[in-house]
Amino acid sequence: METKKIEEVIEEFDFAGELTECIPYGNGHINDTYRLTFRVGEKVNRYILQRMNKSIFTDPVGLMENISGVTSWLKKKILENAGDVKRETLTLVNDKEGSSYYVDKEGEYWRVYLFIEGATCYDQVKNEDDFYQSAVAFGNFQRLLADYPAETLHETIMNFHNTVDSFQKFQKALSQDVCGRAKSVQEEIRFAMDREELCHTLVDMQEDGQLPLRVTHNDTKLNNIMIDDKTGKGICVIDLDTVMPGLSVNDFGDSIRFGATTAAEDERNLDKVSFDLHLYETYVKGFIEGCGKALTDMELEMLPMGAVLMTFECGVRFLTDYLEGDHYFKVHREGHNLDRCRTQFKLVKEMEEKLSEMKAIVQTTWGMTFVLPSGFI
Ligand code: ADP
Ligand code: GN1
Ligand code: MG
Repeated sequence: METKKIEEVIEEFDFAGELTECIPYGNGHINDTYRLTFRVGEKVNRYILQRMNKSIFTDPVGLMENISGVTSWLKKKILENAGDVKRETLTLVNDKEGSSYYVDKEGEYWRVYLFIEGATCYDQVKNEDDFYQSAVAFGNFQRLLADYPAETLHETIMNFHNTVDSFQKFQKALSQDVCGRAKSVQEEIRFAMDREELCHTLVDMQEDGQLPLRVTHNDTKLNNIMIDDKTGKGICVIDLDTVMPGLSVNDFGDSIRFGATTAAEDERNLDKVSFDLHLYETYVKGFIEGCGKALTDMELEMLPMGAVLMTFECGVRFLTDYLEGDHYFKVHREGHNLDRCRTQFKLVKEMEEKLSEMKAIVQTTWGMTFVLPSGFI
């Protein structure tokens, strides 16, 4: 059924040559991703085909407008820097009607990107320099989009990183307890409940203007960046579904929660999971370098809190999905979302204990990269 569907979708795009392979691809939790290979004479062309997750992204047309806008913008900047536009940003392939997406008979939305060759997405930090390079690339991404007309961006998921809202959704899932799972996760529920107040920290600072809204990526985990196999540089930021106005500290924080750890996001053995302060420092250096002087003193001061809160929010979202019966994140085994929640909460606890060290690292790094602002931290 799925093969037939994919063949039907492929027909709607103008690919040259003969399809020689179509395989499910990558480890994303949201979209259905396939890698297509076509042979044209001696040449091989590869593409990424994605069915967008319509239940999560309820305005796929607005989302595609965002992606077209942002990639065209980046393309211009890459050309100005004499870069390689086919590798340094995503390139959409239009369907036969000239549209950047195709809607099938069932109303599902599909899109195609050129496959970025000679680069890899990592699910865990294997090499410290990859993490550093990803930080520079995410920082650069924010800098390159600093003057993008933010008002033209659609909010592809309402309240996406509003931690207060995420907490409320968790409370609702808990009170409904549709799967009867709450009784078995009392420890995690308590951990979340103890931090209800904390959820307000960054949301309040944004609301009262202490933290500026910027064009941000909002899903800055390591496997959303392509690292060049030869140069080791963070060549391309991918997964642009959630680019919208947001907080720089959240972009920073999401990378830390995924990368500055000794284990995978879904590691079952919690003894293996630990917050890695050295990797944190590595990322701080790259991010500060990538953002340049764009960050305000307050943003710099709140970077560590961004890490705590993005990790907490993500843990809460995994727990909510577990309570609701795993309908949001893709799961590959029983208890998968609960395992993910537990790694996040363990990291939160360790980050809370190391918060003053985390702050000192930002301060020292900034001081070494630029001149320390007066009254900082
Ligand atoms: P999700 O939202 O489900 O995470 P992504 O857009 O991140 O979907 O894609 C999933 C995976 O597919 C990525 O982690 C990456 O490995 C791979 N991928 C996506 N786009 C490309 C591309 N243009 N070139 C090569 N690999 C890609
Ligand atoms: C999802 O799409 P993907 O797999 O890159 C999620 C992020 C979570 C992440 C946890 C749109 O990211 O918010 O932090 O899983 N994306 C969406 O790994 O909800
Ligand atoms: Mg992804």
